Amino acid sequence: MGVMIDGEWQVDIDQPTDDDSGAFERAESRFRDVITGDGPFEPAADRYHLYISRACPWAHRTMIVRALLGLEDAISVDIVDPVRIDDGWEFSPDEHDCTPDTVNETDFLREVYRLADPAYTGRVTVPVLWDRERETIVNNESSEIIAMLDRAFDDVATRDLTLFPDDLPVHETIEEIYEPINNGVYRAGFAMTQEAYDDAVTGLFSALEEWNETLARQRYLCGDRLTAADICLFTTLYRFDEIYHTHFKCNRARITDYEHLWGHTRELYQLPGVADTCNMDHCKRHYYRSHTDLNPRQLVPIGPGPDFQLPHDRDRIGGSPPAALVA
Ligand SMILES: N[C@@H](CCC(=O)N[C@@H](CS)C(=O)NCC(=O)O)C(=O)O
Repeated sequence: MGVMIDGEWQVDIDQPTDDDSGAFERAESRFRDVITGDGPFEPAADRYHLYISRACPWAHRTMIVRALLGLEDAISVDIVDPVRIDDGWEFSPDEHDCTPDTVNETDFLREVYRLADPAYTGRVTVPVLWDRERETIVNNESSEIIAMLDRAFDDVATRDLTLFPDDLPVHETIEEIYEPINNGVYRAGFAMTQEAYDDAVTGLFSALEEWNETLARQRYLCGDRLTAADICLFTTLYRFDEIYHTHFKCNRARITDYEHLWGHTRELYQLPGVADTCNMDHCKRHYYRSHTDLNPRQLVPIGPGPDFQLPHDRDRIGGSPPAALVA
C-alpha cells in the first residue's frame, strides 16, 4: 500500500489499524470544501471534474448521483485503472473502460493530489472532485460530494429530482449504514485478529437482517421515496456476493439470500443510467488483484454473479421511484 507523506509517495506502509484490537480504521478524507453559491467554489457547468474508479463503492456513489440527476454533460469524469498496487491509482487509457487524466494530464492520481497540495500527507483515494478554475481538489469525501451534487447544481441538472429531501433523515441513514455495512465489509476483510473479524461480521449481518426486514415493509431506506441513502447501500450490496462474500470472508449469507435487500438492489440497478455506472469486471479485478496480502496469487474467481436484470417486483411494497426517473 502506498501513501503520500509531505508530498512524497511512500510504499509498504501498513493498513491503518488500531494497534491493540487489530481493527481496520479508515483514514479521514482531507479535502472538505463545499460548492455553494456563496463561493469560492460556485456551482457551474463545465467547471468541476470527478476522478473515480469503477471498482470503488465510494466513487460509485458519485457516479450514480451524477447519472440520476442528469449531470453527465455538466461534470466530466476520468476513470483510473482498477488494479492499484505499489504506484497507487494509475491512469491506463488503453484498458477497457479507463481514461487518461484529461484535465491535468498526469499518469498517477497522486500527482493530482500533489498539484492540490505539494506537501500533501495522507492516502490518495477516489473519488476526487476537482475544480478546473481554482486548479485544486474541492473535496474527496463521497458522502459530501453527493450532497453537493444534489444541492448546488439545480440550474444545470437535467432531471428535477432531489436525493436529499429535507423532511427525511437521509444523512442520518447514510451514517447509520456506514459503520456496520459500507465500512463493515472492509473491517471484516482487513481485520488483523479473529476478534476484530468476528466483531465486524456480526455487526454486518445483524444490520443486513434489520434492513431486510425494514425493506419488507417499505420500498426505500427512508420510507416510500428514493434517497441518496439507497444509493449508498446499493454500491456495497452490488459488490457483495461476487467480492465481499469471498474476498472479505463475509460469508454468513449472500445478498441474494435476503429477499428484500436483493429486490432493492435489483430495483436500484434498473433505474435509468445506473447499470452504465456498474462494471463488475473492474470491481473484481480491483479487489482480487490489488489486495495481494489477502490474495497473494491475484486469482480472480469465476463467479457466477447475481443477475441484476431479473424483475425486482418492488412495486408490490408500495411507493414508487421519483417521477423524473420513470420513462
Ligand atoms: N471516505 C472516503 C473513502 C474513499 C476510499 O477509501 N477510497 C478507496 C477506494 S475504494 C481508495 O481510494 N483507497 C486508496 C487508499 O486508501 O490508498 C469516501 O467515502 O470518499
